[in-house]
Amino acid sequence: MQSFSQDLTSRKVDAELSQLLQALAQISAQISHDVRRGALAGILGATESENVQGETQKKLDVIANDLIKDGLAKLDLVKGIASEEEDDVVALNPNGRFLVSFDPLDGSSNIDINSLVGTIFSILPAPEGELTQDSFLQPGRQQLAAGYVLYGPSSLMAISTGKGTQLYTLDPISGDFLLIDDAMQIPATTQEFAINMSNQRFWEPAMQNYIADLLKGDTGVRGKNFNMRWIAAMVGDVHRVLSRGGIFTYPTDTKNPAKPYKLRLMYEANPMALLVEQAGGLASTGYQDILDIQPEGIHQRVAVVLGSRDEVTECLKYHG
Ligand code: AFP
Repeated sequence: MQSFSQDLTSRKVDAELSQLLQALAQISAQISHDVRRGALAGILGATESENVQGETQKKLDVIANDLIKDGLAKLDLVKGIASEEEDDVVALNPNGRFLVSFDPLDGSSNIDINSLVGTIFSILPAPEGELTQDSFLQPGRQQLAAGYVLYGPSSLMAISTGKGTQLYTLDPISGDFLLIDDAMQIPATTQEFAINMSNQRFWEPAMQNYIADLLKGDTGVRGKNFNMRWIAAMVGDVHRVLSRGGIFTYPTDTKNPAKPYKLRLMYEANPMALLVEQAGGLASTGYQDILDIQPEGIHQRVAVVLGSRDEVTECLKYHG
């Protein structure tokens, strides 16, 4: 089995981008180790602080955030970072070629119930000049690379540098990620959907009608039955979609008028959209491709509908 570094070389990935991706892989291997130690390391539970999203920070949120920030600061490749756990962008190396946006521990509300969590990252080119939030406000199609690491029974890493989507598994003994799929392909059709059904009464009619037709199964217009999954960690739900197909959606809802969307564009929707499109799927807000959005803020939230090409297309028909 090829190692991550051997695979990047064989794909002729830019040497400095390859160095950055390998650094992120090594940092994620450390996060994987810390997540597995959990209670033994006294790192479960919450801190006394909240992040810019107003969410209580779990101890592992902060540990993972600082591991990534400090690890990237040691390289001379990264001009700055944006993180779910950082209010503002953090300048690192003024001559760095890259910007990195990341969710250090996606699904962290799953930590205390020993369920799936992961790390999501997005790499953009660093523009000339002083680093500000505006430096990051580039559409997702500008991403040079994107990836996630899922801390599950195995720690798996999905990466795209624009040449398909590759999957690697962590060898916990060597600390290396080894290639297990050199071209992930999402099946075009599916009978599996992922949505938080408790928000049903708050969705737009378009999504209410689409989901209602899925639930009617073979008694309704879809003519086939559907199954449902919800991991409450995007990284787990998207990995399932990449692995066996499906449609994952966190649509807009009116539950909290101040927060019409849930998922963050820069470090959840954009990286996942690149991985999904590169594996033959679609990733939309319901009204436009996620990768075409012109970001307006580093913590901007968006609606997400992604997965099997034909099923996302069917869902978009309900959205006119
Ligand atoms: P946390 O990181 O706060 O657990 O949020 C995870 C997440 O942003 C995303 O990974 C999930 O798909 C989504 O929230 C789950 O939201 P619900 O808790 O409303 O189902």
